Amino acid sequence: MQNNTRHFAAIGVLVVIFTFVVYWILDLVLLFPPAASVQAVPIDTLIQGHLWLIAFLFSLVVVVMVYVLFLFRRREGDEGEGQYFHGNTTLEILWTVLPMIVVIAFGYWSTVILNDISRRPDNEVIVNAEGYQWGWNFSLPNSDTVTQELVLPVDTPIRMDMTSKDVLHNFWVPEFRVKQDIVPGRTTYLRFTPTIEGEYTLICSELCGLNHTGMVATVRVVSRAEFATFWNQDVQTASSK
Ligand SMILES: [Cu+2]
Repeated sequence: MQNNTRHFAAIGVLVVIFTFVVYWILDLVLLFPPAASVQAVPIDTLIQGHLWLIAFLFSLVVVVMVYVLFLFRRREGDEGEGQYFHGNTTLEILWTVLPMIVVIAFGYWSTVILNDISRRPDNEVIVNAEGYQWGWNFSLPNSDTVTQELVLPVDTPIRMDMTSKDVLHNFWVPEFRVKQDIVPGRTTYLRFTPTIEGEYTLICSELCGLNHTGMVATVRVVSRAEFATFWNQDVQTASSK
């Protein structure tokens, strides 16, 4: 028993060290584009939480497996049989209940963040987007101007009202993190608040035919004044309650 405690302590320390190493590698490998929307921040926190969990579970399995393989390997000349044992109720309850708690906790955390990022803000600017094979049209609700470039005001809550001319498409700007399918025959919505002025790429993220990969558009996040000049109307009149 004394010996077992030492093994468990060693495994515990190794798992903690490996968790940090695996997280560090994951963080290094998964190069995220800059977070350029209000919604991107809690989403990135959620992803980091998942990466920590992934790093821990991976380390737990691999460290125990390698540790046992090396320390309890059959020594030369040892022809004996291993000890036979069957069933361990405490262990079985633990490995059922603990993962269940973790899954429920992460589910709860995700739900809270999803509610938070999709909540309707006070003064949102509505922009229409229409996807088609293979391109995008953008317009404001009370304007006849249609553009192929999406111009958005910075630090302003946006609601994209999206329709499709033909098949399924998907609105995705990696820097904003959020994503929404566009479904023919109905309008779908996506909320986000751009926080950094600059140029981004809107990518169709739903396989929609031969030129799916070419279905991109430039997104320009500009100052509110520039937005007003571009659309020739005030941000306030563009917003709708
Ligand atoms: Cu598409």
